[in-house]
Amino acid sequence: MGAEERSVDPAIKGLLKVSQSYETVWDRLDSQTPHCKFGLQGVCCRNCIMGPCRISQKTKFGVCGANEDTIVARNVVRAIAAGVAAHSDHARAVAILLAEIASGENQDYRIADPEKLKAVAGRLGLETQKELLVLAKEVAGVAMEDFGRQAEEALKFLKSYVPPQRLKRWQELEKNLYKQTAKKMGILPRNIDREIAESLHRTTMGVDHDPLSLLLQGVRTSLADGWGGSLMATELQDIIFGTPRVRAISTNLGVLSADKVNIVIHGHEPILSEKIVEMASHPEMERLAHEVGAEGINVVGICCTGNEILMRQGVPVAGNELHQEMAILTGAVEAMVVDVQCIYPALGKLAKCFHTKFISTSDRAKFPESLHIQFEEKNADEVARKIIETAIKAFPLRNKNQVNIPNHTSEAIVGFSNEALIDLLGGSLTPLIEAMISGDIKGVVGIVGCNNPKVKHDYHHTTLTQELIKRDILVIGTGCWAIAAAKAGLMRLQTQEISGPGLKKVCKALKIPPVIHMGSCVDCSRMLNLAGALAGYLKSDISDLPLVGSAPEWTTEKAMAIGTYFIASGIPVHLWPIPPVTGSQTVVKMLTEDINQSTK
Ligand code: NFS
Ligand code: SF4
Repeated sequence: MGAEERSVDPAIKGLLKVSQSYETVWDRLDSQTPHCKFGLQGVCCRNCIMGPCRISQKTKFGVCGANEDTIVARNVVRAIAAGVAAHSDHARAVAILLAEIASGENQDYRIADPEKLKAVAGRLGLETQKELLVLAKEVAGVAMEDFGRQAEEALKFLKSYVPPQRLKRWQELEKNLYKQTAKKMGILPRNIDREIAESLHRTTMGVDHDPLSLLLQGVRTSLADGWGGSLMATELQDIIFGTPRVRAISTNLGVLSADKVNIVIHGHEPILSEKIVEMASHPEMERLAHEVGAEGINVVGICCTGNEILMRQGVPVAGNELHQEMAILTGAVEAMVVDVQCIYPALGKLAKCFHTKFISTSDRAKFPESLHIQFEEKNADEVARKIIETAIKAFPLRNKNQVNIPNHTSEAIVGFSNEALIDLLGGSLTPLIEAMISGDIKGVVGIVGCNNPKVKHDYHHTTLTQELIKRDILVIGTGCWAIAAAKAGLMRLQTQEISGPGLKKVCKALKIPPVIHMGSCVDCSRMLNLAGALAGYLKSDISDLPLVGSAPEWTTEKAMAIGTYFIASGIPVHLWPIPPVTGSQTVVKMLTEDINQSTK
């Protein structure tokens, strides 16, 4: 695959042409191709050691007797559970941090948005006329209970945020399924950790073999993410770090500086990235950078932690998933600092070809050939300082002959939390709803998810977005899609001009681009919340609204979890590449027809 076929991004195409001697994700994809077709269809099982088993025309059953329907469904549920685990473990860290701030155990973080704290507390049904830290402790307590409660009732966060019609729909579905099948099948999640654990229990050898029962557990687990873990992560992060406000930022690899110490933060949890951003602007750090001949410190983001600090602090973003190796290839990165998720283990080896320090920080994520600097929330200032000093020390080792920063940047308007959006609309959702009723806006599509080298980088993200806005469909979204759209210049006001006439009119009146950055992947919960608010306003259900979701270049199990909770919440979803389900016609039908039907 040549550079031209790999990406639509000019920065990446240029870099790939001059950096052919370094191995990248595309080369490794080439050497893995063609992929095993059993894996692609989802019909291989390694869940016990009588196997591994794979289903084909010749061998229709695994050693235990499991057929393709069981095996495919089990694999889907395991993928969902893993995705939910990632988002929810992220949420847990934020909930624990909020509790520590409230108790005074952690002095390195504080509450940046007391208004949001009160709003969240109110939503959870708590009495809000209290001292701030007392309220913070109560909110953190509710969050932690959602991880540990053993009763059969649904998550408190879910019950507090989901529109009543949707909640009723799920309760009815549970009842009807019991009546029709005489089998108890739950949809409402009870406790985030429990649903993940139960998914693993049910899919181990010899437990649940009914594809419908399995997939419904997948749905339940995904709801523990969308209306549980992810939503909690978003809300509590807004409390600690501030609710995003609309602002302009720069994107793409051109945001790296030729003269400053470049620190790239990659991963997911703003607990680390916010601290690095804060400490990097400290005069003492600036002074140290000048001492080694640099003109200062330049912090930029990659992937979703990039989205977090871009939304809240206006930090430039160097790129999305497929930029992580590219950033190192520029030869201008002093430190690539990572926490958890979407970080290629290839980075350690690649960084060794340059002066770049590849710094891992999380006790949950260690990497070959990384320099591990253990991050401790309670000692965050000091650890952040140490990380930045390590980057500064690497600056004199930069080899000027190896430096190749692509001269590409794009401006983007970002920061659309629901709060910011409602402010822009003049305080209520009325103008948006009126535009939808009048037909100026024909619908809203939420595009999310990753890059995947199997798809030309950013091609589906950008073309799908353009085709939708031309047809008067407002596009909102998160994750690596949002970075793709920002890099392609689609989040500028000028994009109004390529929109359909109705959408153009609305966006001009509101002074917004027709392509809206709503944050990181856990912030898909902002979209759910927006959908819920629209439904609530109209006293209807989410499934009555003209909303669709898409992850057109998805990669991770987290995207599988997101897709599932969107569908279960009443929003049809498009995914590309095809998920590994085609080995079971029963599962394909359940996912593409039955679940869609029953969640309508
Ligand atoms: Ni979402 Fe974000 Fe990007 Fe995909 Fe990874 S960074 S959490 S999973 S690759 S969008
Ligand atoms: Fe094979 Fe059944 Fe074991 Fe899976 S659980 S590996 S299908 S024997």
